[in-house]
Amino acid sequence: MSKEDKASNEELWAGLGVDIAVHDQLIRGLAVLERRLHRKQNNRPLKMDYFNEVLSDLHGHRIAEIVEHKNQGGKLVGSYCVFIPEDLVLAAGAIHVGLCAGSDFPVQDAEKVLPRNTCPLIKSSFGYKLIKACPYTEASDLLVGETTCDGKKKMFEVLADYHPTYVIEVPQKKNTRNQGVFAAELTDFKVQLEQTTGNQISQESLQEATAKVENKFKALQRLFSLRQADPAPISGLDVLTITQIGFQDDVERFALRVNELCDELDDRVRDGIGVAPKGAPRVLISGSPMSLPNWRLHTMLEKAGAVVVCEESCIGTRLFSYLSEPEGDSLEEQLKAIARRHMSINCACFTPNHGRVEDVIRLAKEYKADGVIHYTLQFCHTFNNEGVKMEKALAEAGIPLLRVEADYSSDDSGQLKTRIEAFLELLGDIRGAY
Ligand code: BJ8
Repeated sequence: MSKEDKASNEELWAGLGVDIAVHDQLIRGLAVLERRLHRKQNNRPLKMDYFNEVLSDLHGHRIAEIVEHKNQGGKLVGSYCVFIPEDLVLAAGAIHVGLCAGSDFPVQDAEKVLPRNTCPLIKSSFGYKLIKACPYTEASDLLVGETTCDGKKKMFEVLADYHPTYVIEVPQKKNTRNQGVFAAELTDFKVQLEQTTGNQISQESLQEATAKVENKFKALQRLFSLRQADPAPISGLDVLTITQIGFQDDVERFALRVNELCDELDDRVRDGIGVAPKGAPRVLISGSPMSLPNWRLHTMLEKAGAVVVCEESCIGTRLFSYLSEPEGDSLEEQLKAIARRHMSINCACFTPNHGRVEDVIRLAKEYKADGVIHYTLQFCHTFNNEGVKMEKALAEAGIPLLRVEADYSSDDSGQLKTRIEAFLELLGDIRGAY
């Protein structure tokens, strides 16, 4: 980046209230990671160029667009869960960004306020607000939380002391009555968005926004389905990063770029070009979401010769697998359809949540995975406990499973690497058994 670009970015960030010195450390760390992990991969698709650029300019161009939007009177809404419908935010004329954080960087500071035995995603997301290092958080006019798990729900109460925060109730049983509860929550959220933005949400604006958001979902569905090929045409690390970028990028541009990449991947699949040799061990990762820059497990697996072919996660299939189907021609019916779309997500916050286990077994077959890694963020009781059911069901289905629990530090990297290598060896031994 030129000196002029750096100076103009710093002016933007400072205008948002970002702590420039702390932010500088963060951004330098990210650049090192990206060079070490992403750039070191071989045989990547050419159309990754766009995503590489976004990654190396994470707080530059996109933040400039957001500031421009705000200067024109527009608003920014940040959220922490895929239960917050992006289309509702867009329909109010605002920009939406996902703010879940996957970095150890602010965790120590967060632990001065939140209990240490809290999930790292919660500590990291909250920590960024505390140390004022994330321009997306600082630029948000409204932060939107939800009641999916106890840790998040109580963190949002604390967060409200630092930033305007609104919380949506997510019911925890998937029955018709609770779908109605969630639809009512979305109706209240609509009112809140109208107050925040000063714009009314109409049937037309919501229809248009839903079409854009679901177009993004369809692009991601296409990208994921291309990974079913052997050899896989793209690495798991690259797909994970793309999905992460989708939480901040402009929704239409993102879908366009993903589709351009998919065109190239179509050719690669046709020509048998892969990122790893045909027959490399194929792994599906299921569990807690991996927010940017939580790339450790993918990197370890792929450096050890495996290829990650699918993420059953909210930074993966849980994000984009469902589309809304309104049962009538009114705004109310559209809101109900959006509520049903989100209540279809098989998050471990639901009880019971048989659908997630069924999804993993189905996806393992569809993506021809040799094995599954059940990934739990440390202190995430929902996913950790659900691992018990998952272990039993996958054993019955004859699908090898490794359970991993980790935080964002690299303290356990040696031990994790050994366990992964042993798991890949096991997969090699029992290959093709199911
Ligand atoms: S829909 S997975 S994005 S809640 S990892 S904070 S559950 S203690 S992130 Fe999630 Fe929505 Fe569910 Fe998806 Fe709590 Fe677990 Fe932490 Fe989690």
